Amino acid sequence: MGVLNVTPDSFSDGNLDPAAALTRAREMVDEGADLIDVGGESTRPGSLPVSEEEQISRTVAVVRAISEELGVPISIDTTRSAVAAAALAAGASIVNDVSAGRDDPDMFRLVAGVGANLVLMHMRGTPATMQLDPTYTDVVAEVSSFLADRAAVAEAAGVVGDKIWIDPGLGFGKTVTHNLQLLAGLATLVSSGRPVLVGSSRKGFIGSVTGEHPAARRLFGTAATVACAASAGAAVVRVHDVGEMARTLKMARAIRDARPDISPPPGRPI
Ligand code: HH2
Repeated sequence: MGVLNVTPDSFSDGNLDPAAALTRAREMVDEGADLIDVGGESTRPGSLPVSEEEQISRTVAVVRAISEELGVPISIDTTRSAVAAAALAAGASIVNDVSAGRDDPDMFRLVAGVGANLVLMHMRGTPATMQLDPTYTDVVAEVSSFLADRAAVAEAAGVVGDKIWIDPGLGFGKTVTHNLQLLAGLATLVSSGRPVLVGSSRKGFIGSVTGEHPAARRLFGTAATVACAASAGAAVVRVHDVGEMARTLKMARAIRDARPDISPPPGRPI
């Protein structure tokens, strides 16, 4: 999943010009993106909400142009159902809701009615407050149980279970250690049976470990997280550096597919 931020203030990229956004989408598809995630609101730590009208005016024409020209599946990164509805009408087929349906009570009903796919992400607090001393007893268990609860609420509202993806929400109300523990424990989320999406790309915890600064230079650290996520069974990685991460994924998958069968051959003692 290639990230397309139609924003002036994303933490590592972003551009408000629709023509530049379409050019970037084209590049990402050429570099191997299977999905494009279009967003009109930064959710970096400390950011404030952008109005629905402004998100619509930033994203809808871009969604329509990508859908008409590139035909690649598009997700809309928003917590507001009005923005999601406008993007779905313009050609998007996936709603990426970082609030997991908590920001707008109409979101699940909308997604259910249209039959779209839905990404449910874990976040502690809101972007404005989430990094103020986040604490967990067992971050992997708490995030897993939150996502299971939100998926159950979405299904009760009519969203088809097969269309729900889950996401641990790296960087959203987590310390460096929490983010590393979530990546190390990703198999727990994968074992839920739902497709897992991982959005580690260029995030601050990578810079804290590797010393890669500014954010756009966190290529090697991001590649390591992408390889770990793929190896643990993640279905989708949300990344800015599509060409580099497509090659990283190709290599990680080749290694995974070459894993020897760990069950002992018949007739031989264990
Ligand atoms: N991270 C960001 C935004 N949306 N969606 C999902 N499902 N998972 C994520 O981890 C995720 C997300 C933040 O990254 P970015 O879009 O690059 O930055 P900004 O929010 O500043 O625009």
